[in-house]
Amino acid sequence: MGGSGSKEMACHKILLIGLSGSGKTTLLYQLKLQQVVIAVPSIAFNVEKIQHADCIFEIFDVGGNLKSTWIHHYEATDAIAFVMDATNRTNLKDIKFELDLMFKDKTLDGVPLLLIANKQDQSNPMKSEEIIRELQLNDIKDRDWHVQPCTAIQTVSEGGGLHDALVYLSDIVEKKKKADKKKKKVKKTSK
Ligand SMILES: Nc1nc2c(ncn2[C@@H]2O[C@H](COP(=O)(O)OP(=O)(O)OP(=O)(O)O)[C@@H](O)[C@H]2O)c(=O)[nH]1
Ligand SMILES: [Mg+2]
Repeated sequence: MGGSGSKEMACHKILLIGLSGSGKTTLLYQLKLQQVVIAVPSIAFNVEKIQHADCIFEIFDVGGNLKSTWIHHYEATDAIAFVMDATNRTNLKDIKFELDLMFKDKTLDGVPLLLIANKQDQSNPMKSEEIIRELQLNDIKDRDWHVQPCTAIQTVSEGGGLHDALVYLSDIVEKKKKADKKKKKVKKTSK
């Protein structure tokens, strides 16, 4: 972990978005510093590089109160990490709205989605099954997606889901890279 990646490692852009207060900045600095920072609603975006296995992730954390600016960060995104507060069922409609809006944007065509169901340490959080049902995630056919229950106030090694989130991201960006390479090859040979 940490930001000291070697130059040979591929760098992947991760877009960390979600409604305000879901825990994005907490999660980002938990990954970067292995500690809980006192986060206030972000009024700009934070960018940090995190190393995991053979990958370097450049993570863009864009505040939930800055939804109108999310679009300016879409270009060249390798994976979307959408953070939700899994204890807040009244937010589900807004989350569905934001996801649908995002999926309509051509810049994000085929970009995989990691939905991070945060705050699992709180009482009665939604688990994957409920989230998949409520957000109708099974209707997503044109990109890989995965729901990861998580507790961002716990370190990667404490088993709160952050490690599994990193594993998913590294697997999925590798998969996407291979698929993109294959597509390029097919395009070249069909010319
Ligand atoms: N109990 C609990 N609290 C959390 C967790 N993750 C974040 N929080 C708290 O949730 C609050 C909001 O966290 P932030 O990281 O500021 O949320 P954000 O998504 O960056 O919010 P914006 O910048 O406004 O978009 C803070 O008080 C965090 O301490 C978690 O896993 N469990
Ligand atoms: Mg924030």
